[in-house]
Amino acid sequence: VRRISHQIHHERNSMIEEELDPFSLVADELSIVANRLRAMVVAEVPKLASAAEYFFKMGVEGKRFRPTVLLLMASAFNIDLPKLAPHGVTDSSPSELRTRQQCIAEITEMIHVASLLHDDVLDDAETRRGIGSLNYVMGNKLAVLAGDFLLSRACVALASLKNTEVVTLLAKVVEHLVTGETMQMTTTSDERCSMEYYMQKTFYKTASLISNSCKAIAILTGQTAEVSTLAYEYGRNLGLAFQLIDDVLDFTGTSASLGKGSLSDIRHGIITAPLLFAMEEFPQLRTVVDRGFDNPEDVDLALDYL
Ligand code: GRG
Repeated sequence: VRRISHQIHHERNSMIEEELDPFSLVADELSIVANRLRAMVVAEVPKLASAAEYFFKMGVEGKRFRPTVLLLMASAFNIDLPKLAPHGVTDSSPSELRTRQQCIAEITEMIHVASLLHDDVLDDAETRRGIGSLNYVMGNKLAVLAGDFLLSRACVALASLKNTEVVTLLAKVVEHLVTGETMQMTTTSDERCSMEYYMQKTFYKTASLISNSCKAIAILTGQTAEVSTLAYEYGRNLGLAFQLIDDVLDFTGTSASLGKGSLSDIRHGIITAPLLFAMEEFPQLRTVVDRGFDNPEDVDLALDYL
């Protein structure tokens, strides 16, 4: 786990040194998206407005991993725009198309933040993105309502794209998020210790949003069904990799770097990839895992196996 974590930091730093930092490649567009998001999440009632805007304020927008991937993918597709004319997709101008693609980035971020707000209520989390979680600061009820509000705004933005295939894809993601969360909450002992179950849950909780929004970008750009499927596969693999790294960092990162407490999964009895791999090598770890980690000594014991 430590070796992989070291490698993650090393590769990120060398990408930045080589000016391959993906975030800076789309920095201008990210700020357009951030500004549009701020305007999109304004609610009528002041209490709801401050709750819904909470994670869209400057400095607490998170890593913006999803909008970055989507904007980069859009840039890659747009290089071929003239070639797309024969498919009859360029009835919108390049700048209109770009706005529609940015809209996918905005919808994705609203769905993502809605899921974070609800997740923190379910987990009784106290921190998120380095500040107090919304449920901690404004209470569970407003946090749930703010999440619902963001989902509604995401639906309206989605409808404005007037593309039923894209609406269906992203609406289905909400079902996947709920399914993944429920799978995590209601596991039997065998399911919790199964890599297959973990990967399926991880697809629903993390990869589905990334893969389906990547596919939406491809569809809006008028790519063929084959290319749209490749965009989906790319997003799926990226999403799974993202979660695997997130799971490793939960064991090795500090609270300051994670923006939330470290070891939060294991302390909630959630078994992730590092422990699943360790269990393959040390089957005796299963007895500790089955006790559920209510006892902090069991957390220390499991860490020794990593
Ligand atoms: C209301 C849409 C909705 C869903 C309800 C609670 C729930 C069902 C789903 C939870 C899904 C969840 C929180 C999955 C984890 C996804 C994940 C990897 C989050 C962290 O993403 P980062 O690191 O976060 O990109 P930042 O803060 O940087 O944006």
